[in-house]
Amino acid sequence: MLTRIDHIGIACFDLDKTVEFYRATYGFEVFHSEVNEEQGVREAMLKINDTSDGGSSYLQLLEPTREDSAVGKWLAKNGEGVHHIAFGTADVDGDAEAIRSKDIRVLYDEPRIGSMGSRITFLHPKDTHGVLTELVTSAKPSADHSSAEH
Ligand code: MC0
Repeated sequence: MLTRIDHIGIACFDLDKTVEFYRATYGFEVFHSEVNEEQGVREAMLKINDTSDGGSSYLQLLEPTREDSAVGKWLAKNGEGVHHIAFGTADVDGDAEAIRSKDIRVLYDEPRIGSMGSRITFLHPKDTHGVLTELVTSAKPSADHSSAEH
């Protein structure tokens, strides 16, 4: 079951400048940052609030580490802006399979590693009314009120 907006992914050309914009304009601070080489991104997570499922919602600022990455290609075509939304779930495997059975393309056979050790997969934007959609199970089971083993 999808129980929160886990994050909104925002593509940017310069992560440090964009982080500073969100800090100076809104007062949001970096909660976590990392490089995910598999996804080709340098990212900063800005925590917005805790959610009723025991998790949290974030803005995720994304700078590509290479031009041929998903974010690099998208930026070249569209410029900066909202790249994807992510829903949080205690069971990314089960929810991905349930969605796949509705003939919506799930991009990975098995979830991959996302921000802060989470497990993630994506739905194809052409099957979701134009919105690249991610499903996320946090690394900490308590963040999803889940005892699911992975
Ligand atoms: C591409 N399209 C999008 C889109 N990206 N539509 C809406 N939102 C997006 N973000 C559209 C294009 O405009 C194009 O439509 C069609 O999809 C094919 O795009 P493409 O430019 O030819 O690119 P593809 O087909 O090579 O790749 C698109 C695809 C890819 C969605 C499969 O971006 C992908 O695998 N994304 C999932 C991984 C990802 O996004 N990683 C970065 C975030 P037209 O009409 O022009 O044909 S990593 C992350 O977020 C992690 C770290 C985390 O959360 O923890």
